[in-house]
Amino acid sequence: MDVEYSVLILGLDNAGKTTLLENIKGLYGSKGLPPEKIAPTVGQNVGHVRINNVLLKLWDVGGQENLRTLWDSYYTDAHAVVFVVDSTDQARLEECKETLDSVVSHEVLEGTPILMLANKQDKEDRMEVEDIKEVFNKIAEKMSARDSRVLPISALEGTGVKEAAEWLVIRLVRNREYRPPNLR
Ligand code: G3D
Ligand code: MG
Repeated sequence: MDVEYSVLILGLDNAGKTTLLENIKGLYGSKGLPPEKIAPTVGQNVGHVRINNVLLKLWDVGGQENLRTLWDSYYTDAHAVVFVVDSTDQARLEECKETLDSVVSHEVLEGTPILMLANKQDKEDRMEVEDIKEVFNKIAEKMSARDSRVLPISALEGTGVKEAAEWLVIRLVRNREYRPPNLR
């Protein structure tokens, strides 16, 4: 029997969530897995990958403001959250911060690892990951009891994606007593 972890990919619209999901799928494929039988609902993409012999079910949930209220319904089953930030979108950094804050404050998500990805690091006009870290430090304080990390990536070019995925897998496995994986 296999064990599988559910990972929620969240972030504002245009952050690069779908690009990230596609990149991870390209990197790790869906080796040995049955094809997804359920047709993806509008505003949601699902991907199955096997990373270091751990199965991940990745949920890319729509990030437009009117869709964010739907995120709550995914929290119960989530083993980790990946929060994607558009590093070039300084104008919406505050909105981004508030959104992440509301996500990590959710009781149902208590104890789950949170990985923040400073995406679009390939672009000239990006904010540095150090600056983004600083912005999220206050939020990170609330997450003292759980694993959290900010990593720079380019979902488009695939830079840093492997490191991010592997960080996640280590944390998911380490957290398995607290949040047991699904059997399949
Ligand atoms: P979303 O699913 O979070 O809404 P998307 O975001 O994955 O649809 O990406 C939104 C736009 O950002 C896309 O551009 C996509 O190509 C671009 N993008 C995503 N990740 C990166 C990255 O790492 N670097 C760069 N340069 N662009 C990125 P379009 O033009 O198709 O809207
Ligand atoms: Mg998308």
